[in-house]
Amino acid sequence: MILSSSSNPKYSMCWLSYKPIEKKEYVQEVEKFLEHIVLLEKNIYFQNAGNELKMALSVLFGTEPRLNSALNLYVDNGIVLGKVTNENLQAFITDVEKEAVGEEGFIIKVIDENKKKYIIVASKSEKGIIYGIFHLINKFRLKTKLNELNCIENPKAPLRIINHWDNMDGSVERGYAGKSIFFSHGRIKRIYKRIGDYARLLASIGINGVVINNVNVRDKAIWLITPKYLNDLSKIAEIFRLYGIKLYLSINFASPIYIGGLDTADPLDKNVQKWWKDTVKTIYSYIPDFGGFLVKADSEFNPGPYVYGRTHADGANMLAEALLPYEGVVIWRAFVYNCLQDWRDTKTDRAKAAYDNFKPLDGRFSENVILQIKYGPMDFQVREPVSPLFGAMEKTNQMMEFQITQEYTGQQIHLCYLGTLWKEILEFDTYCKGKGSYVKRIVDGSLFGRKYAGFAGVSNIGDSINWTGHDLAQANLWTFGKLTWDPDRKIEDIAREWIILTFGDDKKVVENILWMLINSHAIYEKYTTPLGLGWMVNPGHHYGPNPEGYEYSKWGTYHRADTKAIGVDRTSRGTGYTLQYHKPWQEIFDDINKCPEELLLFFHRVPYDFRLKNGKTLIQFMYDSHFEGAEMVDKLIEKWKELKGKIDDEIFNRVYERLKMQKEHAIEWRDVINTYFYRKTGIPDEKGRVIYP
Ligand code: GCW
Repeated sequence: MILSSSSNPKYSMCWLSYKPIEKKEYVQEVEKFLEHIVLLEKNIYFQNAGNELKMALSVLFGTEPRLNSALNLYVDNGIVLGKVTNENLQAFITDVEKEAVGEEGFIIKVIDENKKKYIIVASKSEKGIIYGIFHLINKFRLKTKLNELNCIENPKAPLRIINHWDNMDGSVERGYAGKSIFFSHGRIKRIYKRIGDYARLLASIGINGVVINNVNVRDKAIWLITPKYLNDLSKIAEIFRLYGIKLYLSINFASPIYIGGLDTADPLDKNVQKWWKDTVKTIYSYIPDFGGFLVKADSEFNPGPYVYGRTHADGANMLAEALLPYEGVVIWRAFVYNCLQDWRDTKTDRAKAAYDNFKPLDGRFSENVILQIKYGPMDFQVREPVSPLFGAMEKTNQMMEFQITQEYTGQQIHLCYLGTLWKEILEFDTYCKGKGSYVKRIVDGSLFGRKYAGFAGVSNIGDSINWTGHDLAQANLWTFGKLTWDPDRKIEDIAREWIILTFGDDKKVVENILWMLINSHAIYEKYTTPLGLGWMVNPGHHYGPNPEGYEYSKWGTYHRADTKAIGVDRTSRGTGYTLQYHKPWQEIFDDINKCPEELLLFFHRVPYDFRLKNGKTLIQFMYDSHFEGAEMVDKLIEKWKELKGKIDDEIFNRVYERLKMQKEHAIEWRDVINTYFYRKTGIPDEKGRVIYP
């Protein structure tokens, strides 16, 4: 469904585009429960949830349930929204069930007695009810049997946050889907309808926080934390609040200088501390449930505590102290490394930087500081090992940072579903507390019993008609949310659900798109930089192949290919990066014969004639991988073409156009990389395929 309103351009509602349910028997079965919607709480959150439900039911079932606020459960059929403690629900919800519903969770219970037909959706607080409603709506759309609706759902991770890299001029750093929906021309946009629809999309996947400005906080964005902008921000916060989502802001660590006119931003300086306390107080006077600050400090030219000879703990704790009285948090990024390296220096290894900077600070961060760590040690490459910081800091709150926006994974021109990669990362066993110390248990807070833990995803949306540029990239946003709610879910199930909710349940549609999604990351990896090689992109915009684009730069991302070998020796005999892992990973990564092959060139410097497990030489593997990968894009195209007529024409054509571009650009990748290796080595392809000399 395309939503339109007079003041807004048309845009899709992604997986929330409701359509009438066609299966008659199902409609008849559920209809019996739909005469009323009863709200047992009188407040805007329940009212909003009730409205959402009513709107959905009218499209799905063609019914117009009456929406009542009531103190008593006087009707004998309907969907009933209440708190688990509501006295009217006591006959239906047991104490054990009540106990099992967490702060942001909900219970759904179907009561089907002779005279009473209720679907109860109950939460512990205002927060859970909206999640419960969207869960129910989507279950209806999946035509879930009534008795299978019964559930108790709680989000596993406490913090489930989207990070926008939106700038105030309206541009989006690493954005591939149009302009910012929040800012334009140095101002906050007042297009609340779109922000409201965005809040609906996010709530429907369980998100509970959003940082709306870029972590690189420059120029006007520095002033967002001042009354100049707080009024407008409070309106945005209000919209998100209705959907259980808190507003956070990225800050510039040197704000006391820029805004406050102080001559220092030293975190141990009394005036600086006071300045932040006053600033925080002002923010909360506008936004009483403000989430807190996201900070990129001492990273890529952003100021931080190092400037004053202080530690990151000093910096973070100073802000944390200001936020603590309001239950706000500091989310501190671990993306700290030397971005002015000399390529001649082979001792410094950027991969080691985050651990080296932060590990010594374990136990020194305040209780409301959370360290936000990119999934790998470098920078969102198509493949990296899990950052060794996960599992290295038992006494520190940690969050996983994923990049939903496809900076290094095809920029929403290439299809690259990231769910499969993210799932692998979450399933990685760090061994920090022995076997079974999975990353997913660290970031959901359970392994070390942390109050704060969770996920941050760098947003892939913009103001484009389909939010994400590539229509199928919506699946990445959906999957991110679903994984934050429950990282234990099977990725195929998450993807399948998205397909059905977005495109309907035609067998071929589901089968083909599922195949495309599940295989797309592996295909992209094959024709770009397999074996953990990474980079080889054009500097700056990071699109398209450039094998030595970063080879002689300052960014610390070298592969150091010569005529004999490629890769960096990061073993204990080399840069020592592998020593940052627990056993047995140390030994596994150290050993060229045991190292997982997809990460071989991340950990080892490997001669081109080295034999891989399948007997191929490294160079032959490279050639094969690139030929195969580029060829497999045809399969993606084929699968999509088979769906013509089964998918809305506009969407079909849009995706088709992108797939054709993907093919062309995959060929470019194939030829540039193959030629590069051929020129370096002079070794021809065993199969005699065309490699341009
Ligand atoms: O991935 C790199 C990007 C930068 C980004 C930085 C970061 C926001 O190329 O554009 O800056 O990482 O994560 O801070």
